[in-house]
Amino acid sequence: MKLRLLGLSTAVMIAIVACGGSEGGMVEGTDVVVRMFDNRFEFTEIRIPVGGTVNWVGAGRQPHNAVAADESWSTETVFGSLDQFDGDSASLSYDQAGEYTFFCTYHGNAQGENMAGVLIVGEPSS
Ligand SMILES: [Cu+2]
Repeated sequence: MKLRLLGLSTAVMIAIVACGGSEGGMVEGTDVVVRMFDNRFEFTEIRIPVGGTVNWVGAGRQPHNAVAADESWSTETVFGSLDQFDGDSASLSYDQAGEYTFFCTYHGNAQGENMAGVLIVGEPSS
């Protein structure tokens, strides 16, 4: 009986860890900070209002960046390079409502695979 209980709690813990590890989670706000780890974004779903800001901050040993799949914006335009290392930040304001797939050109792709996510610019969800 004791062994069965132990097995169950271990399975639950593994499920929680697996969930937190594969998905970056959602963040919502007017002025959001998103760290770029090796090799994933801190958040894979970002919601800001029109005119909101995302501060993309390097937080890894590898260089990272954030680029819109439709090429409408890129951290390169404000940072001056696609290579953001630990502590390098690029703050972008978004004045066009829309849903943007974004990715790191080194570790993701425009199909939204691997190091990638979705930025939703619009009215805050209630
Ligand atoms: Cu990267």
